[in-house]
Amino acid sequence: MGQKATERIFEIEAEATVEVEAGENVAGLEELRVKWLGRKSELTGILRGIAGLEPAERGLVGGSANKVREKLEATLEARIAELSAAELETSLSTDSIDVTLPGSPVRAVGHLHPITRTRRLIEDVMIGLGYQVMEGPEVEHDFYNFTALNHPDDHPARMLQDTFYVEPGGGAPAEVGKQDVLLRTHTSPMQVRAMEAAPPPLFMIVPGKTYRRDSDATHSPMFHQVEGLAVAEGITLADLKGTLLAMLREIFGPDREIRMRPHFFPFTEPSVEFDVSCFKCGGTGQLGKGDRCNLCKGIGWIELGGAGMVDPNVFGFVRDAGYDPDSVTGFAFGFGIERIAMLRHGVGDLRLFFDNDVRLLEQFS
Ligand code: FA5
Repeated sequence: MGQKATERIFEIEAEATVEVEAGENVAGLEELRVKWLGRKSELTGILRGIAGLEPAERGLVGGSANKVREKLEATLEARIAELSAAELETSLSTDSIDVTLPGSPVRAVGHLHPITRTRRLIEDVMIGLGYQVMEGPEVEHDFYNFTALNHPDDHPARMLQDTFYVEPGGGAPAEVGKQDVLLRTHTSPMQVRAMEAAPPPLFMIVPGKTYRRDSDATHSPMFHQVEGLAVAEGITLADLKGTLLAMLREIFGPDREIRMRPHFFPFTEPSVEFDVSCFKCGGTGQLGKGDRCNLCKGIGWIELGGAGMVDPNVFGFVRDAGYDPDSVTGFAFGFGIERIAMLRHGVGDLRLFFDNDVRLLEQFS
């Protein structure tokens, strides 16, 4: 009885091995696994029947059956691995998906964010006027953001409630005045960086992100500014006015006028704020039948930004780079990109630009 079982075990091994080695696909081999090693297979039956054998025969039959089971399992695994690799190779070389085909249903192609479009419009206009576009760090040193721009130590913009300071090593913010690194509060620090990098004449703009502790319908903690700087021999306030006029006419229409009002910035002298004539009421402050213009609030002018002639003290920080205040003069200006975008698109709350609600963004396609 035991002798017969052992012979049959080796026959099973031979028959199963022939079939497994001839197997042509993974699915077929899984069927062979069930046939030769499954719960209802002959080999499993023999193992189950061991208890009914003579005690002396049990060891030999059980040992042989287990050895054959192990060998068959190994042969199956080897053949499956071989076939899987071949099947993968075939599917990789024959199946192809064209990832460039449109989805189903076809989705509309996206478009640039209105702030990006406005920034690019401003860049195009200024490149047309001969300016180069530069970028600068958003995480800035106190020196460039304040000191080199003539801000005294007790200037309110340096206070914690106006400025986001950064602790380079993490940890709690240090005492005000002891901090050296911050999120730039304006794009003006690039004035000094640009002058350090290249001698005059210099004509450049810097669009970019800026950060302040502000939050209301017209102020957000992160916003975008464009800085402009022109330095050469004989630059005057009239050049500033002509440049702003040319730029704003490209953005708001050829009939626009500008005006400059006295103001104060630590790094320009004299300093101004500049306004553009209202493009909704044509600068009259009135709409149609004498109603007050709701865009300029009846004033006829819309405030846009700050500007002025570069203060000689600022040139003092870059004298070694070729900016001698006795031989060059320059103007600088800065304004918010959101403000321009709000005006161009009639958006009443600046924060809507950053909510990323597609119902709003789709209106600018
Ligand atoms: C400045 O930032 C100066 N650096 C501008 C300048 C440059 C003056 C060169 C002279 C020479 P001001 O703080 O006024 O100035 O900001 C300029 C513009 O940035 C504002 O008119 C406004 O349009 C925009 N702005 C300021 N704060 C915010 C804010 N929190 N959110 C959105 N826009 C802002």
